[in-house]
Amino acid sequence: MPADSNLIVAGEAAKKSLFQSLPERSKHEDFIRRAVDLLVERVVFGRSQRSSKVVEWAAPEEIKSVIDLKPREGPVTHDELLAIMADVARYSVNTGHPYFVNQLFSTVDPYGLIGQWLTDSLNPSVYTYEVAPVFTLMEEEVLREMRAIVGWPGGQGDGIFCPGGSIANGYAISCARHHFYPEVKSKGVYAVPRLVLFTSELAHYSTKKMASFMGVGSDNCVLVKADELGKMDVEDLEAKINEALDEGATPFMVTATAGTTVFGAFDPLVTISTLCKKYNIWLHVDAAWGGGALMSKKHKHLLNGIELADSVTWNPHKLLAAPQQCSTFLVRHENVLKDGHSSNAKYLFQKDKFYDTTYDTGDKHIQCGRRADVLKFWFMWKAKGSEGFEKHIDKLFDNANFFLEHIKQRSGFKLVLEQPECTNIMFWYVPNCLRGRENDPNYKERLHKVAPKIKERMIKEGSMMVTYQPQGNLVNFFRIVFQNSALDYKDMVYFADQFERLGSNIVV
Ligand code: ABU
Repeated sequence: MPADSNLIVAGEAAKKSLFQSLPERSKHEDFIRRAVDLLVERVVFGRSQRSSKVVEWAAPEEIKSVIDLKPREGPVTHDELLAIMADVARYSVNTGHPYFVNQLFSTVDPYGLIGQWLTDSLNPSVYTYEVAPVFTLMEEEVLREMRAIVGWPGGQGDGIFCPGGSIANGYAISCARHHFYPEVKSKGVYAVPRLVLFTSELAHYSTKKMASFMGVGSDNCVLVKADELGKMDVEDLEAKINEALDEGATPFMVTATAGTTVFGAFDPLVTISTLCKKYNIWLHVDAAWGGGALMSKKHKHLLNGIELADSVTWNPHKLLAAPQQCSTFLVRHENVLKDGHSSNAKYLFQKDKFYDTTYDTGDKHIQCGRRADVLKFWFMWKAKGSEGFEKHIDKLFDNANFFLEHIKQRSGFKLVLEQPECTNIMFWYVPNCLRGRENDPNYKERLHKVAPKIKERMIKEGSMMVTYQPQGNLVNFFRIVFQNSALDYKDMVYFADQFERLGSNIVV
């Protein structure tokens, strides 16, 4: 056999053994190093530059033609995998870009990223101490500290990391229901009266969705009016509690919001808590978005009264910029998570282990296998300290205020809320063709069409990304979200300039 045939045979043999899952230097070192290099250079640093694009817009057919999405019978080479990585990055939205201001999350925090990579390299599943000793202890410590920041003495209570704020809001329903009706765990919804919960009409949709998922029923999630600032109207709340009582139903829970998804409004927690006490109702505060403000002496007053809550949702992946996904559910009552959700599976949570099995904390979750979302957040906290988080929050609010004042001075911008409370600012951009036409009968209908057109231009250029939505009787308006503390005043002016450049000549 000629020498180069030997090489081909050896190459084929090596390729055939690549199905094995264990990293081996001889087989994987070169690939892993090149992949990490690609991530560091082209993804992490390349994409965080202001000069790079926020999005490389491509229609589904184009992406399908570039990336071979179909799993195939045979393997591809390492070189092909590296090329695939580059294409996946190229067509993925650059959420790490400073001008991605579209959602309640953004940026790729350097310490969060390393924490995430460390998590993935260690590949834990946090259910038992024997499998995840460090993460188990880390979770308890971080969650205790968060509860102390919420204002529960000594960080009393319990908590969990869970997959997203919606699920955390679902845990709140489950805990509240179990608190009042522990028999629901075994007997189901048949054993409890018709339960009713209340949340603001501007609250996140997850409360209604979870009410439905959990058998409470979406009709029994009563929406309370919000005032002109977007805050829950407490008089309407009390009226609706009484309506439910008159119908023979049992009010059991209020979900208030600290930082609503669109307006960033903070419900009046102290007054709501007084009502909850009067009617013996569980108070949950969805602070998924606004919770980060608790880290700032200057801004934590927005959440006054949160310490009166029975439970809290707080997502560090939002205002605190931890990488996706990092959501917590905190509860003031010590045993309700465990009592409400444990099932004591003997194959996993053996009580006769040689160590203290109270450290096997996984049974208080509804999940079994679970990522260690704590590490990236803990690592960020170590790297920055609480004082770093405080500076981060203060900068976000400062930028948001600068942007607000800046667009107040510029023609074409019309605010939805004159004084938003969080770092999301809502406004209409009014193109030249609509200025001075506010009294035309079709003005609103035409204004409604402006935001989608600007957004289309923005995305096709890749210059920035910001979301829009209608709300109630308000036609489409923009919501810009400041959540990246590396932005500065120049960026705020850039954003306003973009709306003018992309929107002033739009004809609707
Ligand atoms: N809870 C997810 C919020 C999504 C967003 O508005 O960015």
